[in-house]
Amino acid sequence: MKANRLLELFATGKGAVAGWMSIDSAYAAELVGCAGFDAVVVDCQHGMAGHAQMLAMLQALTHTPAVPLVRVSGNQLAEINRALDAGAYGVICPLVNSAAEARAFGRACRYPLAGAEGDRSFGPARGLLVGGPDYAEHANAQVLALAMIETRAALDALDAIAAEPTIDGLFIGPSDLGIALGLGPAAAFTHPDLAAAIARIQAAAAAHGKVCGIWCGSAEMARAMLQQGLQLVVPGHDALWLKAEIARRLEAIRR
Ligand code: 3PY
Ligand code: MG
Repeated sequence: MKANRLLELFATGKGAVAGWMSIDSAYAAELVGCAGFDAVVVDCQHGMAGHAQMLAMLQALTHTPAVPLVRVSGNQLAEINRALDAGAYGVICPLVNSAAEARAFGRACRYPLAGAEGDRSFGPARGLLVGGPDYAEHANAQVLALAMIETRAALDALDAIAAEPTIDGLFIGPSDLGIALGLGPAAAFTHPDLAAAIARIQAAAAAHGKVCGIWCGSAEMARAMLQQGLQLVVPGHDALWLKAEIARRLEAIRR
């Protein structure tokens, strides 16, 4: 099976930078995938893509160097299986609030093969195309399962979630986490309460040998989080980049 390059980056201690697709366009995914990111996430929670667009976007990403990931809309076996069958090399699951939910998520990403715990049903249509004929043999080890920590309940169950053996890591949602901490969705990552929560989540992941990623609102935050040792950072999404560049150009013209 074609290897998941993110796992190689994590193993060598190098942080990875991912693009994030809010716009439901295969062409946009292709552009972002060719821009130099280590991975690209198709966001099916807050982004616009439904299943058909997600599939087209994963197809577009196939010929780019970026590892294709999907953030699913929720913790459902069927949706997680469809994303993986469509060729995603990893799934980010929002709002994982307990060890049981982490387990259900992790199991949804794994085949019950060779003694492994798993609920994934077999039928990796595009997995076989992009991964190779030995996909079934290696998918459990190559597919990344990242559980989002972004609520008060998740903070309370943090250690048990991080300990769940079927997941590979934690992924921090700072906007929802800011709300959970009473700071609102736009809290600065430098706010002491948010910074402490991020450090706590990072430490819990590390204590269980798991990776830790984070969504970032800006390049500055992504840089700071990489320097802090987080392994996967996302400097905003396509719609934000487009809006910012339009504003910058109009300002330059009308100034
Ligand atoms: C959050 O910040 O809550 C996220 O889910 C990022 O997309
Ligand atoms: Mg969120």
